[in-house]
Amino acid sequence: MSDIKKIRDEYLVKLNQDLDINNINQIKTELFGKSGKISNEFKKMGSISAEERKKFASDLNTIKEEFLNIISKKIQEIEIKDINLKLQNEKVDVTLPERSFGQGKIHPVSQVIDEISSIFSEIGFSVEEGPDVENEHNNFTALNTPDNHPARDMHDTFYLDKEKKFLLRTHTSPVQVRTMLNGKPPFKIIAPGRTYRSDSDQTHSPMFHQVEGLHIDKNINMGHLKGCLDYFIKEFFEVKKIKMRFRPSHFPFTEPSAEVDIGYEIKDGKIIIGEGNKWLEILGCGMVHPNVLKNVKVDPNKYQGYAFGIGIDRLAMLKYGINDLRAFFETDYRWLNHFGFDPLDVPSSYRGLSR
Ligand code: 2NL
Repeated sequence: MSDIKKIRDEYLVKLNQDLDINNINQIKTELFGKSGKISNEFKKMGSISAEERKKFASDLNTIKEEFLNIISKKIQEIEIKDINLKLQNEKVDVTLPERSFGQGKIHPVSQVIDEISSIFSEIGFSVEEGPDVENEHNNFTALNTPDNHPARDMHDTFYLDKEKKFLLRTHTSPVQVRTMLNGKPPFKIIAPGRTYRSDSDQTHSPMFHQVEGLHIDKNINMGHLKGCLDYFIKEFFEVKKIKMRFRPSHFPFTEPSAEVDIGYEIKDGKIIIGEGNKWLEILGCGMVHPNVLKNVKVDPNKYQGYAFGIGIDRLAMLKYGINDLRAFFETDYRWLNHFGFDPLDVPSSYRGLSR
């Protein structure tokens, strides 16, 4: 058997196997590479006698064509197989139902904090924050609350050490103390955030939310306090008129001190804020005590001002008709879905506070 025929028989068997593109390229090199088997046969041409050369050349060319045909067909087959495999594996089933994409809701307390921040920003207050863990100085001493004051009682305050040096802040006033210690008057700030008291029943949660306001400048008086609260309450409840009364009260950090009530009535089982002959207590306030100003290195003979503290949770309940405080902190996500707010609908005075 001639060499050509041997090569042909051997490689027809090889090419008939299950081949991938690398195997094909390998075979191609073995046959047609620089010292490939077919290439070597062509090199023999010169040493063959003239009468045999014609047939040899013809046979060799026939085999060459045959192999090249088989190889190109094989490559085509492999390419089609690859494409089909890809189509099979990367198929997108457009008839499948879409994946659900849940959007969260803003908690009513967060919503109300955003609303309050927006309202006070309109009249020049900036928003300050501070830590939940405070020292007793910022929480009590600086605020003119003496060592024997009942507010310092273990029953009211969560202390974090035996020496009663560290505690969970019982109000957000320490934020104002920090701000005043770190800056120079005038101050016009609000401080919203979490506060803690050792108190728990149907209407009291051991963690609750408060916003305090502070305005210190030259010649600030109670008229400014009244005007500020009147503006805030009308904006917050989105009403044109509000009935408001100041009742004398006592806080260690203000003198004089007052509690503020707003008028309301119940109509068709719904609460109407601002009118009517019933009173609802909503905040405490007063003129900042000179001792507090001294404690934070502000001269009370040059500067004075007002401060107030409001419970946020109850404001949220009133505005949005939520009647159980405990649900606020149960993290029940069905409740949040019902009472929560659209995360993209940020409250602002000109776009509207709430919908
Ligand atoms: C209430 C009463 C109040 C303040 C908070 C305050 C803060 C500084 C100085 C003076 Cl730094 N006062 N805050 C004043 C009066 C009342 O809160 O019943 N809150 C729910």
